[in-house]
Amino acid sequence: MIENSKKLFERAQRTIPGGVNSPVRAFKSVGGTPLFMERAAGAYMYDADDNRYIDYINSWGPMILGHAYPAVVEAIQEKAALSTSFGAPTELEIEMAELIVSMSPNVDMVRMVSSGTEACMSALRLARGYTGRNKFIKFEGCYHGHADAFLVKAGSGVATFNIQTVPGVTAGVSMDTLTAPYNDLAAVQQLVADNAGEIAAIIIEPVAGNMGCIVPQPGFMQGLRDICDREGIVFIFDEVMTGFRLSAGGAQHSLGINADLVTYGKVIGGGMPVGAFGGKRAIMQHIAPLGNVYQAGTLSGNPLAMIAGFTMLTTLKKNPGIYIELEEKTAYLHSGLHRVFSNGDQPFVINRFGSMISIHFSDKPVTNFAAAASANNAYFNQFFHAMLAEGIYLPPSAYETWFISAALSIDDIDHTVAAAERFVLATKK
Ligand code: KE4
Repeated sequence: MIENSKKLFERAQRTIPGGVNSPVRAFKSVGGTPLFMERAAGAYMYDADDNRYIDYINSWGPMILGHAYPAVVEAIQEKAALSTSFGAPTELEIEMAELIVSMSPNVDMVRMVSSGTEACMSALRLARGYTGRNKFIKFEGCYHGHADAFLVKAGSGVATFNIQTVPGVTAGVSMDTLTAPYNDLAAVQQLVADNAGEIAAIIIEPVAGNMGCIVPQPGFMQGLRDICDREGIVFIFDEVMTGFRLSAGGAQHSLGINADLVTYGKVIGGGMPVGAFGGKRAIMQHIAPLGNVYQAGTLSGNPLAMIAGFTMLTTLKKNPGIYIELEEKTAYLHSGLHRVFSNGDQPFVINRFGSMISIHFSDKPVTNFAAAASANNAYFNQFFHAMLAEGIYLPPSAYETWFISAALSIDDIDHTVAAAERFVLATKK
């Protein structure tokens, strides 16, 4: 029974485009009424009709420790009483920068912003200002936020809604955006050869999460690193999703690959609007007011966002066992899902890296966007709704990774697998 969500959705659509403040929330590709949530705690969210859901979205990544994590909530409550923003520098911002530098490989300096989009667009501008070059390479199905230059063959909602060219993104902007299939090093080598001396950056999701979870194949990431070294191209790791999730050192640590610039979001803010970009001093010193690559933000580094992020990152840094727990819980989920879908008649692959996981109803490996797009995504949509009816809230798109939180219990995972098993049996021909 979701009568209140239905009423709220109808009302929301009168004053908010599509009734949501971010398209992926609209259930547009899976169909049905998006659920309006009222509260959440730990692994569970409760909708406007007081239905409880086991949450595998976790605000698209930030809630790595579960919802309403007490230390984060208390820190925000305390800080709010001292003003919610100054628009002036504070010691807390220095502490946050020092913490990020201590956790992130190859990051000597960091600039706070208010979203992953801001982080990625700023990092690209910096790479262009630093190299004096205009073009950059992104990968089909990767999503780096909604800044114009990135909305070319992008993942997440752009892929979910199959938007081939985004109105409003001009040819003048997209002409400098070069794209290659994920895991296709030869395609990148060809782009570099065809645009010699003109490419400022290669930006990548080091473990992709916006076309489902796509894992880099052996040699791919090192191959990109070698190209960047040879050609003087800035290698940008978009770690908005992987940062502080795969490990304290993010994908750079987990993959053992050094990036030149790294972008962050999601986990870094503990649910508050926070993004960041950072990297080697030689590059970061070009950012205003030190250098002339202008970048700014009224609420960048504001005290509430900083204290939420600082509390979250400090908790993760002090408890590295959380990452082992996340990995073990995700592996347990993986093996359970593999067992039940192996008894079905739909081909499938499960992609997983650390606590990032997705299932694709495909009879071939899913190593790039084209393979994700050619999977039986209609069956995924059926699966989504069957799980939702059992109180399990998966990302409403086959082009999203599932986000695991440390608050998930083994019972929650057992319930998830049992619900998947009932779906498999119900759809078996
Ligand atoms: P935001 O501007 O949404 O904070 O971050 C953009 C972004 C950048 N880079 C990566 C790798 C990302 O995954 C994202 C945002 N991810 C989507 C979920 N796939 C956010 C959900 C939404 O758009 O509402």
